[in-house]
Amino acid sequence: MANFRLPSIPLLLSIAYFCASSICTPIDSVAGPHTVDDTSDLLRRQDGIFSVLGIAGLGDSTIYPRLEIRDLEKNHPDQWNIFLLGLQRFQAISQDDKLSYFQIAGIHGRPFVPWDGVKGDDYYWSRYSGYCTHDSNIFPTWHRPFLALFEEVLYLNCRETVSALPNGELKERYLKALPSLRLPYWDWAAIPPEEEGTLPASVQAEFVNVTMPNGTVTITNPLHSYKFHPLPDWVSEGEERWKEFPSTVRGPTTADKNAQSNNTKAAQALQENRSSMQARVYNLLAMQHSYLNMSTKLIPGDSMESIHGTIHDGIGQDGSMTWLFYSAFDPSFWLHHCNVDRLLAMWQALNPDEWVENFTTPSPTFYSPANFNVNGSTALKPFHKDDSGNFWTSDSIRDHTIFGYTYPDLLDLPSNSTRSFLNARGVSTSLIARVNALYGPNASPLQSPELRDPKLLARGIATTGAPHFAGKRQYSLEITVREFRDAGSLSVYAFFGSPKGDVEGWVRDKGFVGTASFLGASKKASQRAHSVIPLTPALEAKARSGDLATLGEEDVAEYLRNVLRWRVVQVSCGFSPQGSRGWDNRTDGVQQQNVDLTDCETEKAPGLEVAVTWQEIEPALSMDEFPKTAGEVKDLLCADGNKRGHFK
Ligand SMILES: [Cu+2]
Repeated sequence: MANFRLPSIPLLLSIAYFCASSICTPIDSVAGPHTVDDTSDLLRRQDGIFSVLGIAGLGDSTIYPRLEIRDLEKNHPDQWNIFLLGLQRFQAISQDDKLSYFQIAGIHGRPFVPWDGVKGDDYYWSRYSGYCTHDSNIFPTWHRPFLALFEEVLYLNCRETVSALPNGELKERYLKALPSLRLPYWDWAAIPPEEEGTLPASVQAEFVNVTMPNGTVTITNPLHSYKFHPLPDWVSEGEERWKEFPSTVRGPTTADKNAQSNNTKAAQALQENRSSMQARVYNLLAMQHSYLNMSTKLIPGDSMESIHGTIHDGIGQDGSMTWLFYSAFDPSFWLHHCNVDRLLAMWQALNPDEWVENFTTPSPTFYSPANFNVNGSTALKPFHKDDSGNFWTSDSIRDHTIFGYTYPDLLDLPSNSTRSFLNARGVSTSLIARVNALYGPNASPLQSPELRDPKLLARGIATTGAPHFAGKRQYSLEITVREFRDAGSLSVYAFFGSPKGDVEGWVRDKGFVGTASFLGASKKASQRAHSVIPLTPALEAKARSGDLATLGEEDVAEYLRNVLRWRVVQVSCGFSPQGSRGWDNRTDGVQQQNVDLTDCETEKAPGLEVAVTWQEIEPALSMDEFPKTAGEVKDLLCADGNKRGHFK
């Protein structure tokens, strides 16, 4: 506790409140092992306002980095053990408690009930939506206090877990490891450590080993799934299987209570899409300098929201993560969104003058009606900032360190006052170099400090998924849909050459380029949503192999007209309770999973538009630079082609 600083007065008040009324047991005053029920009892007495203060609100306001999950597991074993044990304890808290895993996750979507006494503003929409903000420029910022709340309560559970251990060497070690423990993030875009896949093994395993005073103990892995206790009687929305699934699932094997997760399928989709995601993250961090464009899928081009949706769908595979209303119950949600928050923090550091401005959010939430005007001072409900009932806003969480965390990427950057480390826009060139090392064309695997051969940079050879812009051109497959009314997802798969077989094998097709997924949470079906699959890295590879004559527009247009193919997959309502999990191959090229067409509207890929756009790019000349866009985005090929799947 060497870095302990006195918290501010409001923090102290909040801590005092918390200690008086909740699970704040001094770590060393343990009379005997605490059971989960003891804590549930204490939690149940939490009936005032809960101020979300993050771990900074728990007595030690030191800022510690949230670590990449594989870094936490490999290099911080004591923290890893505490994290797993604390998460297990958190998940076991009674679902009646406000600070239970169930109720906190339940803020996002189902069960559509008030949390912390924050009622819906609009009677009608409160019955159809959770608090989560999508289709909005406050999508990235709303999730920041949401994660801080989760992290704070997770930490309390970790602390309880450690305090319940018998005195001894292990407890001493865990007590030392605890203060700097933060929620880990899962970097699904960077090249994974050698011999590991994109979806960490620790998130897939059903059981996991932890170190306890009496040795190694195997526990049910709390990162694998959340087991409902009890299973709520979810309201039906044409999706009877949610009433059956006893836990969260990924790629559910059946539609009944026997459903198992198919993590292998999820891992494969994420693995095969990783280089596409790397290019998308790189382009967003390096070349998107407008907050509005970065934040929401309602603006043409790629966005944090669209990128994040593809990961939801990738790990969900029509399971919990694919369906926004159920997604936050899956433990992977927290690791995924922690990474989204990290990318936001990095983007902010790269664009310090850009932030939330006025915007009209078309989609209603639990607390806001359709066409709701938002700005930086809009309350991010239901996250109270203090005991007087004030809420956090995008402006008040602009500096994430207020919650007591930061990210490794933002640590130890040379001081901003050292001018030689700043570029013309006042941004740290060290941070740019870090982004290049993680996501650029010569990126290295996570946890390996060496850059890949820098000579390749000069020769314009991408060794990974990121574009090199050797041809000074950026090519993108831009996809627009009119958002659909139901939950579920709509995905577009892009290929060079027609894919063989059915959707199950598509990500392994040799011509597979990438997937873009839209999550359908919206109840208002009129707005258009946008996403992007980068084509530049694949085209650069084709130019190197000689299949493509040059990277100029004319050659690329002709080449893409010949080889580019797309397929649309809709995961939507009408899942029959015991139904088969077959694919309905419709004649218009749209594959629908488990869709009962008699129950749904038949127009299932509404307003789909596919276009290839291009833009001139000035490539980066060193690792301290980003490529720059030059001139407008121009159309190369266009199709309203959901009926065809190609441009010809
Ligand atoms: Cu999400």
